[in-house]
Amino acid sequence: MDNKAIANIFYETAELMKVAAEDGFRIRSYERAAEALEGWPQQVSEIYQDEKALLAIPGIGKGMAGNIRELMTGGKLAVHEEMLKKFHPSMLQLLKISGLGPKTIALIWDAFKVCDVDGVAKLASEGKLRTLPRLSEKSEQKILKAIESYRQLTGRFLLGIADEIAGKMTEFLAELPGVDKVTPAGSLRRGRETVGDLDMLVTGKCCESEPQRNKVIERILSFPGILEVIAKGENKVSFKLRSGMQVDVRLLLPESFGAALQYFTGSKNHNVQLRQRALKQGYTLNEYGLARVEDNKRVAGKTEEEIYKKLGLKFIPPELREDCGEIQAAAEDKLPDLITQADLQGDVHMHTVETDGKNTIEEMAEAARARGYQYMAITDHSKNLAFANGLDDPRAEAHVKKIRAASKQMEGITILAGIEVDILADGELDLSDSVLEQMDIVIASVHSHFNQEPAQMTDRLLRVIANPNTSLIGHPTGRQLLRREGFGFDYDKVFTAAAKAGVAMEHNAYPERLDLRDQHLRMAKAKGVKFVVNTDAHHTSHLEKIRYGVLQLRRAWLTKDDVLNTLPLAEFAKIMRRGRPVLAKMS
Ligand code: DGT
Ligand code: CA
Ligand code: CA
Ligand code: ZN
Repeated sequence: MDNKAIANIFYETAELMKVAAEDGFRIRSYERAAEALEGWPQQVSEIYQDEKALLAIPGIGKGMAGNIRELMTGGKLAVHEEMLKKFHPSMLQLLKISGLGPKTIALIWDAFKVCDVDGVAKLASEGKLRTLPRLSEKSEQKILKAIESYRQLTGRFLLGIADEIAGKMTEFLAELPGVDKVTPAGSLRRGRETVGDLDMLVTGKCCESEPQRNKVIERILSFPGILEVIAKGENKVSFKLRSGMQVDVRLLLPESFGAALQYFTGSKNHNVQLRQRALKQGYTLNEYGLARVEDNKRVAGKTEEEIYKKLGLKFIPPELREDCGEIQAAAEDKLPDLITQADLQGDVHMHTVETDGKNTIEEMAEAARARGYQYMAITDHSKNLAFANGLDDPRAEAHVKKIRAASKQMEGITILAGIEVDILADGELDLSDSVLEQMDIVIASVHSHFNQEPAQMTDRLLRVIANPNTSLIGHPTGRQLLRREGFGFDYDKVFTAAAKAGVAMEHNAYPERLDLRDQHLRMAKAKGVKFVVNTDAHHTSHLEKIRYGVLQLRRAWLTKDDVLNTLPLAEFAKIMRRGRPVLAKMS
């Protein structure tokens, strides 16, 4: 059992306790322990017998240490089981639906003894929920909508998780003789924020004869973590991993690899459009190649490039293949010159041990320098985020001094002094102006009061944009993928105001966030907004997750010019200060 799995059980226990209206202090202790474990760099499975080592994790007291040992030795937690017995495991799904908080669920349970998704959907559509206190016809509609989006999301996985599995599988198969390429296709290759199933393609000499293919399939089926084999054919094998993810692997001949890669990368709608174009030009297109209709002669198929070229199109990067105008743009040579990771000069949202990060300023700086960045920023939390040990005014000032001193010591990279300051319920920022003015960069983020009405949230954000200290808005919709939908606000108004004021929008590359999402990025760009892409790293190992962020920027058709942290330090620092004198030493 890894840290993540333990954290999940603690989260679930806390959520169920909320429905049962247990003591708030006790609930919070489970949540704190779960948060701590999620970010802890060392696996507790390695240290759980050492009480001292467990207690050294912030948020883990004697009770939680006991719970961890119980889980590690028996695989179960008595409190968790007890809670599940009380309600029914289906309650856990209900808790995952945004807009259905533990209090509402408790109300429904008390009145109807219903605690599953289908049951609640039925009650809502029959108009029975509005008979409960505090619930109206409008709340019924909201709940139904939330259930619908929940149903669309279940069974999907975070891009980051799918990508890790694809990486492991590639490594695992690359060892086989005769394997030329192992490549992910499908939604993963297009960089979608969540992935339904993983599509892997294998090609090389190893796919040329049946005995060779059988060897490859045998090897694939020895991949660690396979729960069940779903289908096994001559060129294809599908299986389910223990995590629930389905993987389809296809074995392909080198001469049609490009056609297969194109076909299985999708999206389905992009392929439909492309096939129609091919037909109009007298070709058929399928996963084996592009062929002339008149004599069935193959004219392309070995590479994707030659297929697009034959159809009179510039090469369309996978991230754009969503049937959003990319085919026409490619025909007119109007595809954007998409941003790449190499364009980035810095990552400017990072936490340290001063709040809830796991590394020091220096460790983060060394890791950022190793990635070749010219600059970076330390942006720890402010006091409103009490569980993260957020900074008050004096601590924030002292931290700025520490960051400036570290930057002076450090060669080859400039460390900007920043803060991720909480946006309070009314749109005020959580620290004094006199302290914020000392920062090179101020990321203003919503971390509380997510449930405000869109109109109120809009006013809240407009106030932040009007504040001359704000450099950018952090993870602007607050969404957590597969867990919580983002809060709504008037996008037109907020993006227009931000563009006018020169306040940037963040794209937060943390795999659970990827916020702003692709459509919102495109919408904001149309209003003239500029962006900053950040990892929000809480550990040195998080810096590499920037690639998931860059994929989303590309999906939104963004270029280098749209993204401020592609600029050299002096220009970037000036924009973050919104016209006031730059404080950081430019070196
Ligand atoms: P996912 O798995 O839900 O995240 O999304 P995809 O795009 O990976 O979809 P998937 O796994 O069903 O299929 C992978 C690609 O294969 C898809 O993007 C296009 C192609 N494909 C699969 N089935 C069909 C089909 O019935 N018609 C067409 N035109 N293309 C298909
Ligand atoms: Ca797929
Ligand atoms: Ca598939
Ligand atoms: Zn944040």
